[in-house]
Amino acid sequence: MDNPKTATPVPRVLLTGFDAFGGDVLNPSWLAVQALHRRRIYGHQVVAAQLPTVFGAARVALARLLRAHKPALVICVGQAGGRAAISLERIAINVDDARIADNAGAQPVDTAVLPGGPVAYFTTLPIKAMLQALQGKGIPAEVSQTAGTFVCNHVFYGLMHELATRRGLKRTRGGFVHVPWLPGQGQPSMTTQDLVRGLRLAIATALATPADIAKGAGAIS
Ligand code: PCA
Repeated sequence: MDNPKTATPVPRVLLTGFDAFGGDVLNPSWLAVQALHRRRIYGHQVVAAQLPTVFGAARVALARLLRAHKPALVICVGQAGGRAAISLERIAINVDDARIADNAGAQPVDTAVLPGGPVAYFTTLPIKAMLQALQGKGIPAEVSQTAGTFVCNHVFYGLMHELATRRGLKRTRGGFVHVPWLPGQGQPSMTTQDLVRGLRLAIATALATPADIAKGAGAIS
């Protein structure tokens, strides 16, 4: 245990997952991040929290967590049924366009996440370095160019907006990762064990990589 009087606080990593939605009884994103709660990774303490699959409320809950923990790194994780690999999301767009209702019954169509906000934000995670690390260990991974237009993209956009505009969060890096179904939910799938192993490595790589290995990454404006 750290002595609160003498120890400098351990920097934190905030990891979020979602509750089940769309008729599923579980959400692999929550199972995977929960398994990493309180773990130490690369000198950082992981705090895992669940967000509701609800437009608006999820963003509010995330903003509260950011204020409470002032993490060095944030990775929001969500389920993307139908994908076969851990998807490192590149870009969040200012669009809500739901194909199904969220867990509160809302189904926004062609509306903005934040009216008047920028069209999009890029992740500030070193996704190419993370991709290389995961693939190097044989964990299926890919860079994804869209997080969709449902609650995950909504949260991703809200996260990047908070990090870009809030004083006190200017040095916090963050982004979004989608994970496949678990074997019991459908195919393609990955096991919880592989998801946990992959996320752990993704976090360690992000913490160890201050700038991405890809030339020009994060420089497009
Ligand atoms: N996946 C959904 C929202 C919650 C989740 O886990 C999405 O991809 O938008």
